[in-house]
Amino acid sequence: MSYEPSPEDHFTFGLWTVGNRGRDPFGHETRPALDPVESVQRLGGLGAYGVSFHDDDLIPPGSSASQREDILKRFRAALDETGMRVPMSTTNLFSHPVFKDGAFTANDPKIRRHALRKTLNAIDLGAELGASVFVMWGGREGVESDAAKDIPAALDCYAEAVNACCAYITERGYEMEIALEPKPNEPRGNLLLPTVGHALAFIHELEFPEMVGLNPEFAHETMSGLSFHHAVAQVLWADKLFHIDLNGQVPGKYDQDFRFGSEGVKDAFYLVKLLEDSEWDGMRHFDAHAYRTENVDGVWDFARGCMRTYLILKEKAERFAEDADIQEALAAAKVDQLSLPTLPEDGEDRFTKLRKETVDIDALAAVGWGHERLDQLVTELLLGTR
Ligand code: GLT
Ligand code: MN
Ligand code: MN
Repeated sequence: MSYEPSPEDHFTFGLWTVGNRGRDPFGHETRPALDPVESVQRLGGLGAYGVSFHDDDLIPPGSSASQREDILKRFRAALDETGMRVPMSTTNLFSHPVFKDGAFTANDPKIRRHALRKTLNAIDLGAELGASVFVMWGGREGVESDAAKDIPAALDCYAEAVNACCAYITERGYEMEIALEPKPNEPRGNLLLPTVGHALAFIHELEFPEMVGLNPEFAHETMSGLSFHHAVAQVLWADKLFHIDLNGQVPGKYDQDFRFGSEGVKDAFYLVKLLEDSEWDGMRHFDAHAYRTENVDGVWDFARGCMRTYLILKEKAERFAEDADIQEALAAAKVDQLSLPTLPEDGEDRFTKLRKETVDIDALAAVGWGHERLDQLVTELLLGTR
């Protein structure tokens, strides 16, 4: 297998990912700015399907209406020329100092209204370029000093803003859904909607829950020490996986946004297996960036690496299904029996029937499940010795 990406693989990258200039809290940029048109051309050449962006990544804040049109014309031409698409767009509600106390959840309603206006404009921009998913990452929706934020009131404001965006999308007749992106902290001391579980519960309190799903990110769940693969499995189970952010992350550290698969290979493998086995048809979106050590060449090595690793893990998932020893170990672990019904057939006497069944619990407790052998087989598969 060549592991050469092609548009059918549905790989996408944010303009801000390949365009990341290597700035960190302690040091300046190490790379020059990248023209979005060049990003489209280079990514198209590498076999990607499309790009995503924040309003400000594409249209610099302060642009006039005619500058906006010129930028869009050039950008559209690059999309047409390469066949690249824009499946997702979003808005930047975190860079400008006006959002330092929050955007949708800022204490000052003037700031909340400004955030909403900016978001509605970004929804228009996304719709103009064909985006069907609008991501909401609340990078400034949080607090350091808990005295300064009434959390239930902030959640009310958050819900009001998401409800307003849903109503706007419906009124405009856009084919667009909203995907909330959880994150535990960074840049705020604590962020609202910190995990996939919090965000799923939040959706049920909204006015249009069917229009809102999730954009889970590998790094963000992993920062909290949670299994990303489990989180995504539950999002799929709830039918709420509208989009996904793939990258690499070590538990407990700052938001590293490394190349997909560069850290957490086993979790990345189970994630790819989950997405492929479930035949999830969304975008495999990379929200990561090249190490600060890299120049522009390293950026394209980074982009190639994300896609190549995904394809390698996809092949490993196919081999997992074909490997006779692994299949035998799965049978020994009774993995397939989890889909058998637990209760006896429906009927008024089902609890009576349940009670009648006798089991030898000591014999059941004495069974070994063979997980050591199974896990070693998977480890060897991933290490390339099978
Ligand atoms: C920012 C953040 C990401 C979000 C992006 C979308 S912006 O780079 O770190 O996790 O997905 O707003
Ligand atoms: Mn991140
Ligand atoms: Mn992200």
